[in-house]
Amino acid sequence: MDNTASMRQLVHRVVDETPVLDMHTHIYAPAFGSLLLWGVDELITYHYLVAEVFRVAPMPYERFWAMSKREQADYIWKHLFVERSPVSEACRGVLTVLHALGLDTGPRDLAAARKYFASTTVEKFVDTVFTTANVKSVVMTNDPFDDQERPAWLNGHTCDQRFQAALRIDPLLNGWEQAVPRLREWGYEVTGELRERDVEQVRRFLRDWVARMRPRYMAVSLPPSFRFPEDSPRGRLIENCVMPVAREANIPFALMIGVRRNVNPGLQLAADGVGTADITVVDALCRAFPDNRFLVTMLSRENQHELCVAARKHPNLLVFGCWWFLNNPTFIRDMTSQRLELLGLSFVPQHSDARVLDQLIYKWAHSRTIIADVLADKYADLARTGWKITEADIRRDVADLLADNFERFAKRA
Ligand code: RAT
Ligand code: ZN
Repeated sequence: MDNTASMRQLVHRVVDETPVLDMHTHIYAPAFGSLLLWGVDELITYHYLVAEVFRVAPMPYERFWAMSKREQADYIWKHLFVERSPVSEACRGVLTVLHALGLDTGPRDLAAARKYFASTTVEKFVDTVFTTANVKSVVMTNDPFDDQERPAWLNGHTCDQRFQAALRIDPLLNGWEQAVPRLREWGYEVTGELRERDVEQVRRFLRDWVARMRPRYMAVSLPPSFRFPEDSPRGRLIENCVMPVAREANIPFALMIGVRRNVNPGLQLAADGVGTADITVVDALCRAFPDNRFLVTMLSRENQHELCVAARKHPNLLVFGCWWFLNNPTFIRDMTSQRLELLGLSFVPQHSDARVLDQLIYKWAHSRTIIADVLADKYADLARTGWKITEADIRRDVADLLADNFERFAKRA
């Protein structure tokens, strides 16, 4: 295969045809009821777009939140799609979804999109989205402290194999004081002092939820100020509870580092910001716990190069995704090239972070194009040395990037 143009086309085709395992999302299986968000009004009121509408059409926050979902969508549509061109990545995403579903975006007709969604069912739409996005399975974000979600687990919901669990423990690690009374309420006799007895009780809590959810990994998001080792409840909980239970269960611990929560609380879910974190925490964890495995993504662009270097030092570290404010073409291109150059094929280039089912379509369509482009550049460089790349090589490499690297890492003994 020496013709660069046809090689490029082939790489794009293979990337499009390879099913994705999406290792971090916020979508739920239909059995979770109203927790599964879908449809055009959810799509338009995505918190990324809420932040954007307040830039161009501010109003008192309480007034915005008092509106119905449909009114909020009308407001965002008017200001971000009708009165100016929807060029931002989050705006463009809405149009990619509508277009992929066969709707004509030309007339800017929100009523037609609403009609389409009214005529389908959630079960049918899950199939449509998984097929259109070519996603084989997604990992959810499952928080045992969430009052809406916990009952679904306690009542033993029926399982759709396409939706896998991840045990998210932000409330435990980032809010120990508030977690204590809740743990007690559920029968875990903690005092808050985090001595031997508390440690045992928290381990039991984690073990119970691992047994209930059968998660692919445990996960936490962390501020840029996160330090490790650290003499704090969070430091002690990670060392004495999370690490041993993850080892026992043979699952990785995912750290998402660099989020500054509630920078502007009026924006609610859209309130969070970013900060550059200290990479030495990643080295310290990987070094201190060689028998644990770590999945790490970082939110600030400034941390990306040093995160790649950390992954070169620690085989028990798998770098993943272009998280949140980095899930934009500029950064995806830059980060994917950088990772291929420093790590070869040993990373997970992307996760969707989809909160609305429909978003799987655009997040993967946009990322696939860039991943394929960057990979084609690398194959072209190899071809110039006389190295022969076969279609089977490309299929293997792409399957590793889009699914198998995660599968192997999450399963490794
Ligand atoms: O990307 C997002 O939607 C954020 O709001 C967060 O959910 C973030 O991805 C997280 O998992 O904390
Ligand atoms: Zn997320």
